[in-house]
Amino acid sequence: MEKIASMLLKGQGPELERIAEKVNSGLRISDEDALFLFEHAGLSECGILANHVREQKNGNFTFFNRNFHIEPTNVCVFTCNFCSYSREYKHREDGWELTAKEMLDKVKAYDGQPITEVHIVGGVHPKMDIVFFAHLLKSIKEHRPDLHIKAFTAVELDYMFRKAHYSALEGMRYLKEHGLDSIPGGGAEIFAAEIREKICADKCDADRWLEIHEAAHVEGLRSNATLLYGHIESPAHRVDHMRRLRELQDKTGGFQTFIPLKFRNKDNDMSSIGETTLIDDLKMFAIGRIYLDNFDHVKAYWPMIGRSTAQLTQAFGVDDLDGTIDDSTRIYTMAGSEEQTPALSTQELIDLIRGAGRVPVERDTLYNRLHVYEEAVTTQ
Ligand code: V47
Ligand code: SF4
Repeated sequence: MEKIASMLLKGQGPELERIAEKVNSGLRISDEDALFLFEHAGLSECGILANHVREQKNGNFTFFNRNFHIEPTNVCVFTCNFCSYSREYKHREDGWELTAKEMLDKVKAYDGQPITEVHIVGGVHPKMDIVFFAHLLKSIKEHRPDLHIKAFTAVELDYMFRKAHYSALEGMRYLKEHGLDSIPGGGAEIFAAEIREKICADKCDADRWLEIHEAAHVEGLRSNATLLYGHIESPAHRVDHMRRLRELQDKTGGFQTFIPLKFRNKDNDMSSIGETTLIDDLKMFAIGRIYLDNFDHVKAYWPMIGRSTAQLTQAFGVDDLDGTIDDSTRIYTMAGSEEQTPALSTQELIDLIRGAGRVPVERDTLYNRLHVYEEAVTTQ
């Protein structure tokens, strides 16, 4: 059993056998190995290796949580070319701006429901500053102290901190004191400067994104990491991005989950670029799982790739399907996701996981196991 991945890859060529041996022995693969997998390995070979790593780390479990999203605004000072969702401040009448009360009312709408997390992410509004968000965090905590608040991408935090003249550590400490519990993974896109300057030239660079996540980790907050793939980047850019994540994770251990995000091309300035195929998507998840040996989890964010693909990713390294997100998430629906009203009931998520022969586990944001739905039905 132990050597199954390398046995299955016998006769597939010396490079692949060498990589399979490493993966079987729990050794880290190199950047060159990852590049080889992107450029020369087939989907099934990547899947075998990724599944091996996934099962070593998480057995047959697939995690999900009960959460909802709040998007405070889609007004944004930045102009990322892939974004279908943002509106410039001068056109803010075409977008939305929620007041703190409206956001608290959204939280109150879940009173009595067994939700464990609120995920708050939006555009970067010039008038919503760190004090505004600190009050929001505090009022949510006062209303519902047990609700985990995962909020603000490093891009939003960078802007808030700079405006308040706070260092990353000072800003993080301030928001933590007001109730921030963890940081989502957005805003990372592709770290390489030559790609960043073409797709999101005006927002924070890779070093700053990493600095903010490091500050969160130093303050004891966990965070996630994303990678936006399938536009103008090359496999080498994807590997470079994952290398920087792996290096920071070696240093802090603060990342929980790696989330590859598939570029969707509807109604944005990059609409002429075609979208990736299912094979590309599955390979991205698989190679992410194999390469990021120091990340415990790989998540498929189903509102973006659709529930069928999300189900399939569980055979390609994924052990987390995020949550029962309500239909408030517009960043992907506006970019053309097939999930136009993204909401899944807990039972639907459980069925999706069991349909892939996995055992559903409800988790909280920090991956504490709240409920294991033991009796899995294998349909494969
Ligand atoms: O940073 C924007 C991406 C991200 C498009 O941490 C697009 O648990 C594809 O990071 N096509 C924000 N992607 C969302 C995000 C996230 C989502 C779910 C869970 C977590 C988590 C984090 O959405 C942005 C950007 O990379 N994005 N536009 C688009 N057209
Ligand atoms: Fe603003 Fe985020 Fe859209 Fe970029 S991706 S324009 S930072 S909302």
